[in-house]
Parts: sequence; structure tokens; C-alpha cells
Amino acid sequence: MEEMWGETKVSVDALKNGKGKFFDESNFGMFIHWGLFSNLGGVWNNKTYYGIGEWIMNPRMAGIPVEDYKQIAKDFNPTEFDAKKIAQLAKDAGMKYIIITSKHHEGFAMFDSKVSDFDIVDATPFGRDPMHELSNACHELGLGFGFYYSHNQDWTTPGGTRGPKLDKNGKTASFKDYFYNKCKPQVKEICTNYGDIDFVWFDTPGDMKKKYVVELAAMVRELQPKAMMCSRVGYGLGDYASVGDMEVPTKRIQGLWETCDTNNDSWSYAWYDNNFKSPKVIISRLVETVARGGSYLFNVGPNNMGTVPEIGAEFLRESGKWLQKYPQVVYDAGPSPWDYKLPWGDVTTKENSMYLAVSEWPTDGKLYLPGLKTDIQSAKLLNPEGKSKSITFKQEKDKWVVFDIPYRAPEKLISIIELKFKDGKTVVVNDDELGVYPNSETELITEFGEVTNAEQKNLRWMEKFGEWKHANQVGNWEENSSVKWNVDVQKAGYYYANLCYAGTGRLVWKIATNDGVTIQNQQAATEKYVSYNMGLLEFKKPGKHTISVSLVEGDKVSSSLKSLILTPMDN
Ligand code: H79
Repeated sequence: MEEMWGETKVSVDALKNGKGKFFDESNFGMFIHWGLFSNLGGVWNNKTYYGIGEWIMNPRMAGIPVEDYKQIAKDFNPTEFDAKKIAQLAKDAGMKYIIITSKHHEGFAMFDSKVSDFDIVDATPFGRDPMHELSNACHELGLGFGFYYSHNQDWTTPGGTRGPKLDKNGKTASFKDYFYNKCKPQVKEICTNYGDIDFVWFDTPGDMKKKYVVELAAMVRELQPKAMMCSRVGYGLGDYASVGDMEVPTKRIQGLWETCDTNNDSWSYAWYDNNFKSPKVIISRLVETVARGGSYLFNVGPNNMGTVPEIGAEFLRESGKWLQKYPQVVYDAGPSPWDYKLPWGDVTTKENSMYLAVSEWPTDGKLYLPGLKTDIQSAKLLNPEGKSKSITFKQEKDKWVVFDIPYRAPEKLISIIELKFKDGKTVVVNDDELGVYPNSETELITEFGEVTNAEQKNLRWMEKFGEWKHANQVGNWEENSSVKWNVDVQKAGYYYANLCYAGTGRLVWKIATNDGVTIQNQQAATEKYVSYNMGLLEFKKPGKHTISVSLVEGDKVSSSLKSLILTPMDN
């Protein structure tokens, strides 16, 4: 886990059988970002600020002065907030719990706080405690419930990180002041006044001193012994790891972990943000997360009136209908035996079943599966209306399994093929070689290549403010650098080879296979990752090969290779 999001060291096995069981089995939860920023919806003084809306106060966005920001509370009146409706939405979406912002970095408490007047009951005309309503609604519907609390940053409280330096008497405020006067007593309130809670989700520990984190975590454990804390509490004190914002990891991660993602681009409501993830994308990202061994925490941002934007809600309900048909693919499902996703989709497991979740349905009537060593007992195309159908397949030793499938995808979102294995049998898969598929594009990412004399690194950058993009890439090229992949080619023949990279000017790349086939070509390069045609690459025979890529000419420092994409010519 990267530094920014904290690390965690816990006994995962004990947790999975104990208080972590609910989290481990749920795999899908609702995150809610709601605060004063929701009342702005991305606008300050008639100007729209693009990027994560809850950061609008920040100097790199609207730069709103503390006193002006506090005034927003006066006209925050979300009278359409309906806790039951939101809890029902989570339930309909197939989510098992809700985690909501009780206080974000802005410092405004969305609950009735006795510690500060800057809270929704004391400072707004609304005057209700929506957290009370929501925790009740969740408990009534049998959903888990938890709070997000930004423990380190507080932009409106003296002494909070990125907050005012002086208190109201002009005296210098320290973090200690903020911690003991606000943070700790408020966390005590959220851990005391809302019944049993399942999560306390701290965020951005930054350089908060260890002693404070230890003290805070100890209090949470004492008051809410069943609540799970994510690694963002800091100093390895969480119960499970939280990976980077908006990141679905490409490689299997051991242990208990979660990724948080959002339904459009911003976490909090922004009027212009219409980039909602479709039901298919939601389900794909959920299944992919579960297949890598994690849980998916998916965010919605209620607006100034307290309602969840309808498009997002509709897409969630549609995702929920799919989950109702195929619950076994997600809930309490185990990870894929392959370390990575496959070109047509992903894989989850349960007992002696394996679920092939096919999001890119092949159009030639064949589905290919590489590296499976264990005998399949049966293969079925699932149809929840009781019309599941056996499908025929061919499995030969050390060969790819080939399934005969209908030409058209049976499901609009993601179709499921269930494989059964002998009871109690461990399914063995060889995923050391990456499959090169005969009927679809195969993207070989640098994360799974062997890198020589160059630097492999995960890069993270923001396109809009606060909106993270991720790439595993190889940079710092030298004369003799290369990235080499071990592949298993199902079918001999010609493949178009594309390279996806960023860089400057023009670059010449060479691609060579172990049986002496080489292609070399020059293409343009820009600061964005773009896929360029390098030419046709021939595999003279099927089976195991290596392919390596090297930079022949061009600026070595700025060149950054992301992947090699192979597309069968006669596909
Ligand atoms: O609540 C959501 C985000 O507001 C919160 N985490 C998710 C769940 C979050 N807070 N901080 N970050 C994520 C990391 C963001 C860092 C940045 Fe910046 C904010 C980069 C640019 C703006 C810090 C401030 C670094 C530069 C300016």
C-alpha cells in the first residue's frame, strides 16, 4: 500500500473469523460524501470549480476564507433528505453497509455535536441530525453502518491540519488543541450516540503524530469493539488496508482490503458532474475488486437538498438487480486463482465453484481459458430464471480450455459461466505465463513483465483536481533496457502489436520474440498515454514464448511504457 493512504499490519486470519467477518463477506458497501460543500455543488461566487467538490475551499480551488465558508451553513437546508430512501437505495443496490462522512476536512459536523457549534443541528436551518436518521434506517434494514471522520485535517478549526493557525483570541493554536478540543471528543460522540457501528473510517493521517493516532484508535476500540478501522487511521493501526482513492488494483492483494471509488468523478455532489459509471462498469469494477481479493466501497454524493442524483441512483438499482440474480459471484466469494484480470472479464470462486464473469462476450462462439490445471466437472451458463444451460468444452492437458458459447451474450451486463470442480479439490492454475488470446485483444501490462535496466513504478496523477488516475509503467530507459513478458500463445499466426506509452518527440521501439521475430518502428509520443501501431508480429507456433520490448531511439528520460497490446490479425 502506498504511503499516502497508510499501511496496516494485522492478523488477518483472526479478523476474518472475528469482527472482520461481516466486512470480508460483504464485499460491497456504500460510501456517502455529504457536507457543507454539497450545498455549493462545485460553485463559489457564481464560478464553477472542477475537481473533487469537497475540496472547493482549498486555495488551489476557490480558496474560500474560513469565515465565509462558515456562513454557508446558514442556508444549508436539505429538507428532502430521506434516510430511509438512501438506506433502501443501498439495499436495492446490493450493498451491505453504509459509511458516511460525519466530518470531512472542512470541519463541519453532519451530526449533533455538543463539542462544536459548527454542526448541522446548531448552525443550519435544517436543525435535524441526519446521522441519527441514517443509522436508524440502516439498522432497520439490516445494513451495516459506519462513519467517515477526517481526524487530521480540519480547515476551519484552529490547530487542525491546514486549518487556522490562531484561535479566536489571537493565540497560536496547536494540533494538540484541535485534537483534545474537537477531534477526540467528536469521535467519542460518533462512537457513543449512534448505537453499534461497524466502521470508523479515518482519512489522510498525513504527518499526524503517532501518539494521537494511538490514543484515538484505542478509544474507538474501547467504545466500539466491533467497529473496523481502515488503514488510513495511520501507523498500521487499522484492521484492513485501504488502497488509493479510485483505484482498482491490477494484481491480487493478500489480506483484508478495500478500495473506495465514486459513482461519477467527484466524491461530493457537483452540479456539472454527469460522468456516472454505468451499471456495467459498476458491476465490472466490483467483480474485479472481489477477484483481486478485496471489497468495493462505492460512493454517492447527495446534493444540497439531501438527495442522491437520480442517474446515479438508477444505475445502482440496476446493478443491484444483477447482483440479485448472481449473488454467489460477489458475496462471500473468494478471489480469482489468476493474479490478474483476463481479457474477457474476471473470475471469482466459492467452495468448489468458479465463476467466469464475462463482460466482453466473444463474438465467435468460443471462450478461452489459459493455465487451468484442474479437471472441470461441469460448465454451465447461469440463467437465474431456472434456465441454466450446460455448455460443452474441451480440456486437454497443458492446453487452454475452450468453451462453446452462444454467439450472443445472454446477459446485458455481465454473463456468468459456472465451473464446478470435484468437492474438496484445490483448483490449480498456472498464471506464470500471460495468455495471448486468439479471439480478443490481449493487453500485457508492464507490472507483469520482467524489467531490466529500467525503472518500474506505479504512477499516480490528477487529471481534474483530486481525481486520480493510475498507471504501472516503466521509465528511465537505458541502451540495454527491456521489458520481457512470458506468454502462452493459444494460436500461431499474425498479431498486430501496439505499444501504449507516453514520451516526447518521436520514439523508435523494438519488439522481439524468443523465436527470432523482430519488429521495429518509429511513432510519435506525447505526455498522455496513447497506443501506437508498431506492426505485425508473427508467432510461428503456439505455446510458450517470450516477448521483449526495448527503446531504440528517442528521449530515454521521458519515455514511459505502459503496455504491449496484441490483437490477432484475423479476429
Ligand atoms: O474524501 C475523499 C477525498 O476528499 C479524500 N479521500 C477521499 C475518500 C482525500 N483527501 N485528500 N486526498 C484524498 C488526497 C488528495 C490530495 C490532493 Fe492536494 C488534494 C492533491 C491535490 C489536492 C494535497 C493538497 C496535495 C496537494 C494539495
